[in-house]
Amino acid sequence: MKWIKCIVLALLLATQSITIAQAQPAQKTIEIHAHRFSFEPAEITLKRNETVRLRLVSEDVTHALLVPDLNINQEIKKGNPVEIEVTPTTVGDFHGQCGHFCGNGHGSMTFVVHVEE
Ligand SMILES: [Cu+2]
Repeated sequence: MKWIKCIVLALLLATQSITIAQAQPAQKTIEIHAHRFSFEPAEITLKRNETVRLRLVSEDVTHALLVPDLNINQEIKKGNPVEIEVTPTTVGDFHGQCGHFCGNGHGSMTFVVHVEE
């Protein structure tokens, strides 16, 4: 009956490692809605070296979130929310905008990412 103990032990170890794996990157998700002609929220604050997930949702037409200095350039199609991850490594204010022409107010669709220590 020794082998049963081995199996039980193996199962216990397997369960524990799964729990540890799940607990690892506790990531925060920020939902950002794009619509003619603004992002909501239009500003977010992140921490340096902390990975967050951005969930991007369009409420009307195709937009894009473009923040060149953070290497973000993500198209956002209506009815197709998309998630990206960002890990800023530099403190500062990073300016972005809509990267997909969406009408007359397209130029006013600005976005700012504040990165703090
Ligand atoms: Cu737009």
